[in-house]
Formats: sequence, structure tokens, C-alpha cells
Amino acid sequence: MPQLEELAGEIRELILTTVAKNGGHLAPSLGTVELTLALYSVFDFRHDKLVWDVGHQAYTHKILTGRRDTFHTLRTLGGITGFPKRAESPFDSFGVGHASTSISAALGILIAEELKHTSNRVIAVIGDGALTGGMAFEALNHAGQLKKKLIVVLNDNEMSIDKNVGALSEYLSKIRLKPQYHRAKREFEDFVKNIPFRDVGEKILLAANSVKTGVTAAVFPGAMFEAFGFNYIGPIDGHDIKGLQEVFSKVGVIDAPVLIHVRTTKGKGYAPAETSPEKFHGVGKFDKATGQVFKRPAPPSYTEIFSQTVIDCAAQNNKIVAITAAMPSGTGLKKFAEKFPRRFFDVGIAEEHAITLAAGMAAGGLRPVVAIYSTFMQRGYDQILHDICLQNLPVLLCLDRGGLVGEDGATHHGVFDLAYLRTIPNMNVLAPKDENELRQMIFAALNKNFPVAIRYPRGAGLGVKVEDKPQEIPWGKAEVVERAQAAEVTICAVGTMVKTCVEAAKLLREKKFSVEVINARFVKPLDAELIKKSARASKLLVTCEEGTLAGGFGSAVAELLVDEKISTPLLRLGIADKFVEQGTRAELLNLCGLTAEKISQRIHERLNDLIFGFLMVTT
Ligand SMILES: Cc1ncc(C[n+]2csc(CCOP(=O)(O)OP(=O)(O)O)c2C)c(N)n1
Repeated sequence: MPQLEELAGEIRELILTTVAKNGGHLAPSLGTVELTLALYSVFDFRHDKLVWDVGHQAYTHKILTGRRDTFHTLRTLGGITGFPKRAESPFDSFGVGHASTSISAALGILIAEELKHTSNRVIAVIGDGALTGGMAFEALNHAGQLKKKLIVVLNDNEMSIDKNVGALSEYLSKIRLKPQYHRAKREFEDFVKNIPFRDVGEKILLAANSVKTGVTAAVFPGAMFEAFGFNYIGPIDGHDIKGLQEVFSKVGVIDAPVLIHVRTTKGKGYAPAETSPEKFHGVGKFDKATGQVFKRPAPPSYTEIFSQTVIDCAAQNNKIVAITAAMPSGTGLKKFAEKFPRRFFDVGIAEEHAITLAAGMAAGGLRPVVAIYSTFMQRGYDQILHDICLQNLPVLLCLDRGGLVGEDGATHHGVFDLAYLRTIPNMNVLAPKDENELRQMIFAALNKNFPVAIRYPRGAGLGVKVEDKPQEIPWGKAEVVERAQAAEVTICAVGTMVKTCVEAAKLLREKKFSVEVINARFVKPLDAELIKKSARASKLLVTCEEGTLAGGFGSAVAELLVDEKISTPLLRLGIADKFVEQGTRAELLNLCGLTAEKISQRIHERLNDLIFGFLMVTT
């Protein structure tokens, strides 16, 4: 035990030093050091399987399973990832990054183990925030029905990224506050079992169990989990290694679903993170001694402009309401909540619900704005299609962190949105070239009576002047940002790529090519007239997007050219059909060929091909 405690200290130090240098999920991982050590000292994960939820709390697991020496590369290009990943280690039994998947995945793995006739145990570790996601309940429901010997560890620290919300969170707080309920239940059962005339006692117990929700919900903790068919144990101290070991050893032999409710402190052992767990949930580089986060002076972020703009619009229109799925700080809606508490809704990690809730509000005459990171919006695809677009309801979807997000890696890049949104009828898809255009787009979208999605990137804006009273952008219209007489090349860029393509055009002009640059603004509806005209007038049309090439903006332009029988050669630049790993945003843009130099080089090469091909045909 003293060695384990010493090890816990060493691991904490390594996590702290590394995250201070690389950034990362500090508070979640500091909170699970003892829990992970206890799991590893009871179970044998060469055979048993450990499935993490979100995976942002799994740094101790990584360090214990052969990645101590490479831990300094955490979240860097070519280094180890910030989340469990099957390709990285056989101990990472399931890859993760999005929330609420662990119970489903663990149940699936357990079924596979049983069909292979092993007796390996499967353990899911899920946070109280992740438990607010509907899929976790779908899985509990199924596991309870199957009565499999699944072990679920509920890591309850009362926090999601921000304070956890919802009735479930209140329910857990009640259990937390009244641990004597747990004893009361056991005492009640022992008392009843000890009644002389044994069968009388058992009948009472049976009767009590048959009215379980009535009796236990009123008196005993965990009644809700027991209603799902789980044996509930807890709450127990998640920093007491010995106590945890005792419980894990006992449940290891139970042949039924068990849920162990563990209480932990987010950020445990590092005072700044214990005091501000939201700030240290996912944090950039910081000074370990003071907890001061290193920030370079930068223009306001897209998130800040979004936040202020929605507040400004809401001040004019009292029908505007705002919804977040557990990310009031990250999406910038926290300020809206302070200003308009009755018009703000944090639904927890429940993107599907957030979207259908918005559809319902729109059907009821409100103007909902739903702010969700692009990668998590994927969760609500059918809700966007079936509940919003099919009914053509005026919901504004704001997709923050569109494009490459950097160090969080493959699970978090928002590169699929343009492709997955533009195929849905009635949907309008926009991407601003800068933060002022974001403001203009939000103003314009909130005046429309149909669904609109606006995607914008992580981080600082370009530092352009942000208009107080924004000009209304003409709907469905692109803008020519750089005109050229008899352009050989027209580059049609969208979102963040507009600025990069303006720089690429400059490099091409230095090589004496004449280049026009268009800011597409709309991925849907496309400004077909302008694109057709430019395509017909140029030798080469180029599209450029910080998104997947498969089905994205360039595909939309290709469809237009084919349908209009325009044979101008088209070069599509964007992200290839494979998952992009982690690195800084600059490194990843370079890797994907989305820098001004690489864009100008690709265009130059294609122009050379065209000229060379033309010469070959004519000679
Ligand atoms: C589907 C989805 N939505 C949102 C997120 C962003 N997110 C990452 S961790 C987190 C909070 C998780 O809270 P909890 O499970 O209690 O873990 P804790 O961080 O408190 O340890 C959120 C909202 C996500 N990863 N996946």
C-alpha cells in the first residue's frame, strides 16, 4: 500500500509536468489516479478489459501500460494520443473521445468474451457528466435485460466540463449527501433476513423488492440503477485505494451487472485544478508553479464574437433562445446564460435531445440557436434531418471548432460537417471568412425562416474590424475578394481557407499567373451563377476547404459543373479521405496541404499539366 500511494504521487507529478508543457485534460486525469491504480491492482488487464468513457481521464492508464517513457509526447504530432486508441496499445480495448459510449462498448466486448468462452471481466468507467448522454441509458437498459456480469464504475465528481446539470445530477447529489441510505438498505435486508421463520422474512424482502421503485427510491440509494437491473454499490471514496480494492475484489466474483458509484475530486492533488476544475478540464500550456495559463495576446476568438452576436440579437428579439449540450463555457453561451437565464438551456451531454428540443421550440414559435462543436453535432444527424429539416423549422445551428482542431486529434476534428450537412434538403450551410462575417451571417440567419448551419473554427479571429451594426449579407451570394482580368485560375475558397487562398494567389501572381479569388460563403445554396461564370472564364477552377473532400464544398462545385456541362478542369483542395491525427493546427494544415505555399504549388503543378497536356495534343 505505501508503494501504491508513492506511485500515485509519482504519476500525478508526471501528468502535471507533461500537461503543463503540452496542454491536455488535466483535472479529469488527476481525479482518477487512485481509481486506476486500484483497478490495475485487482484486475488483470492482460485479459480483463477496461473501457473508458470520453477517455480524457485515462492518463494514468496510459502511464501504467507501457507509455510512461513516451508520455512526454502526449498530444503532439506523431506522439501518443490524448485518448485511448486501439492502434496505440493492446490495453486500449476501445477507442474513444466522444462521451457516453463506454457502457455500450463494454457490453459488446463482454458478449464477445462470453461467446469466446472466456471468463474475462469487462469494466466500463463512466463519469457523471457522460452518464447524462442518452446512449449510456440505452446501454444500461440493455445490459440489465441481458443480466451479464458487466461492471460499471461511475466516476462521480459532480462536474461535466462545467458544473453537471439535470435531474440525474441532482439524484446523484442526494445519494452523495446521504451515504447512510446505503447502510440503511443493507441493515433493512439483514434485519428482514434474520426474522425467525425465515420464509416470512424472505417474503417481506420479496414484497419490498417487488415494489422496488416505491420502497427503494424513497429510502435507498442507487434505486434507479437497480431498476435497470444493476446491483448498486456506493457511494465510495474514489481516492481510497484500499477501500476501492476491497470493493473491486468482491464485485469481481459477482455474476450479474454491478454499478459501483465512486466519488472523486476533479483535479485532485493540484490546488489550482481543484479550485477551478472547469479551467483545468482541458487546458493549454500553463505555469505549474502558479497555475497561470500561458496566453499570447490575440484578437477575439470566433467563439467570443458568436457569443456577443447572439446576445445582441437576443436583445432585439425576445423569441431567441440558446441551447448548449454541456458546453456553456466552450461555446461562449455562458455569457448569454448570465444575461438571459430564462432563455438559456444546458441539456447536458445530450446533443440529440438538444437538436430535437430546438426543433420543438421552433415549432412552438421560438428562434432557437444551438451551439455545439462540429464533431459533437455528428451525434444529432438524424435529429437535424428528421426533426429540423424535414419540417423546415427555423433553427440556427452554430458549429464551433469546425475544421482541424489540433491536439485533441482524430476524434475531435470538425472536418465532416460541410459534407454531412449539405446533403440534407432545406438546410443552408455557411462558413465565414473572418469573425466579422460570422457576425453578419448570424444576423442574417436569424432573419430567415428556415434551418441554417454556420460553421467556424477554433481560436482567434483574424483581427478584422467587427461591425457593431453588421451589413446584411445577401443570401446565397458569394463575394469576389480578389478580381483579375481574364483570370487563368479562379480559386473558390470557403471559411478559413479564404485568407490562405488570398496568400496563395499572391504567390501565384509572383509567378505571373492571373488569379481571381472568391469567398464562397455558402456551401449551400451555392452561388451557382458566379461559380459558373468564373468557371467558364478560367482555364482552371480550384476549390479549397478545411473539410473533407468526400462530399464537401468541392464536391458540390463538381456536381454543379457536371450538371451544367461545364468542362473547365477542376482542382479540389481539402482533406483527403482518411482520419487526421493530432498535432498543432499549423502542423496539421501543412500535413493536409492547406498552407498558402502548398496550395500555390498544387495549382502551379496543375496549370503546368494543363499547358503540357495542351502542347502534347496540339503537336
Ligand atoms: C458527445 C460528446 N459531447 C461533448 C463532449 C465534450 N466533453 C468532453 S468531457 C465532457 C464532460 C464529461 O464529464 P464527466 O463524464 O463527468 O467526466 P469528468 O470530466 O468530470 O471526469 C464533455 C462535455 C464529448 N467528449 N462528447
